[in-house]
Amino acid sequence: MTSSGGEGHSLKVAIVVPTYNEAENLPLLITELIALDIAGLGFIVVDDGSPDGTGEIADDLAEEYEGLFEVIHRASKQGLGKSYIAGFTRALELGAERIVQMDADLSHPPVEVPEMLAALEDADIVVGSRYTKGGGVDPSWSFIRRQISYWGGVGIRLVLGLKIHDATSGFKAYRRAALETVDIHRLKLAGYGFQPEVAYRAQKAGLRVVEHPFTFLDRTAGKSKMSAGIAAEAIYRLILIRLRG
Ligand SMILES: Nc1nc2c(ncn2[C@@H]2O[C@H](COP(=O)(O)OP(=O)(O)OP(=O)(O)O)[C@@H](O)[C@H]2O)c(=O)[nH]1
Ligand SMILES: [Mg+2]
Repeated sequence: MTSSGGEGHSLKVAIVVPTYNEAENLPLLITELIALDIAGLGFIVVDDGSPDGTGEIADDLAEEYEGLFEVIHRASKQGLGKSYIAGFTRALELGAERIVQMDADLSHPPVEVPEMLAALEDADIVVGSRYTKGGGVDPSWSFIRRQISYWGGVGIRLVLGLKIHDATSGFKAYRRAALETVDIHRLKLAGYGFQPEVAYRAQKAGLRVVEHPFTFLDRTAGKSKMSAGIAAEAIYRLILIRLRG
């Protein structure tokens, strides 16, 4: 991928996608995003050595979309936060002006990306939000799952004093300067707590964070990597972060 100002494709919008066992989903996501014809679009996939071969599939896509696509291969599953940091660091190195993070499993609908980029004209960070007016979750979610997701988010908001309504959303668009201000290398939480910690740092730095409503769709292929243990550990660590400032 060429950095901005270089010859050939100039990267304006970098989509950073962490993957672990998303062999079926990743090609669909990329095809849908490319169809949207976003100017200066590029991809950075961060794969943690997926046993299902997602890393090789990403390499094939990088060949197919030469100049638009980079793959960062990490040897083992090191958690989502570290994957984002690696991807964001590369996006900044390549000169991206806008950086979008989204999941590979199509839970974050590609059609929202142009709208989030438009909203970024008047904001520093746009958070794809399930819990703001107009947002929602997949109709198939059980009552229990809805309650856990919603109240878990409310708990995290209270712990951190966050203004946004979807503290754990992994669907976000950043201006380059916002990521630089948040200083991703200073973040402490590598796993599930990464999203709330970014939101907290952004709010503390006085950045303009706005929410863009979207409906979170369930993955139709592949397996979830979430567990109650991961969530509980994140909440405990977020309490420590709030206490220490
Ligand atoms: N690189 C990397 N990617 C990961 C890791 N864990 C999850 N992912 C990816 O991060 C995104 C979100 O993970 P999911 O398993 O979908 O988690 P979730 O969206 O909270 O759970 P579901 O709603 O069940 O899908 C997906 O693109 C995963 O492939 C990891 O340790 N490393
Ligand atoms: Mg998912």
